[in-house]
Amino acid sequence: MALLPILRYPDPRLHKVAKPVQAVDARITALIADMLETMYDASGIGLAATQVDVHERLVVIDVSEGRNEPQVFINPEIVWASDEKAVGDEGCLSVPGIYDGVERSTAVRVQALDGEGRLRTVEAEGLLAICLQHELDHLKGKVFVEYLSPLKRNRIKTKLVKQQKEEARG
Ligand code: GNR
Ligand code: NI
Repeated sequence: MALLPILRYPDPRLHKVAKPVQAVDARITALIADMLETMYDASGIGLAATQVDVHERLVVIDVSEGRNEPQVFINPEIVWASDEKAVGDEGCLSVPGIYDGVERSTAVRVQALDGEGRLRTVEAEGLLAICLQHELDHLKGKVFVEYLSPLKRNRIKTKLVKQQKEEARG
């Protein structure tokens, strides 16, 4: 098991489009374990492989109170999304310290392989529905700040670049 470094906005690698996982083999099983460890360590409710610089369609999520209900989505696809939408505040481990409203479908149906390679269909609403849409965006190379106005996005970019320069200087 290992903690993986999380890419931070505006890293251009966050905009790469992930390719399907070809086989749920030992490499993927190890990656799932490392991603779960990294997500729990960072206190996130989800993590997409893109965020750890692996450009394959793999997501881990845990929206449970006890942080003990990990869910694995391999090659996930949204097969249905509700017309009903709502705005909710979002954050992202790749955009630390920034929270803003994003409009999403309130319910989605997602088809994916689980960690054992079994095909399943999940109906989600509430936080899980939001998180799934946020993570599937990452796999397409999309970060939630791209839903915000160019003015807000540029302010966020400037702030994070400055932060990372200061950290690098120490
Ligand atoms: O930890 C996270 N919290 C969160 C809150 C509201 C909407 C989406 C999220 S996902 C985020 C973890 C993350 O960055 N996943 O990509
Ligand atoms: Ni995110």
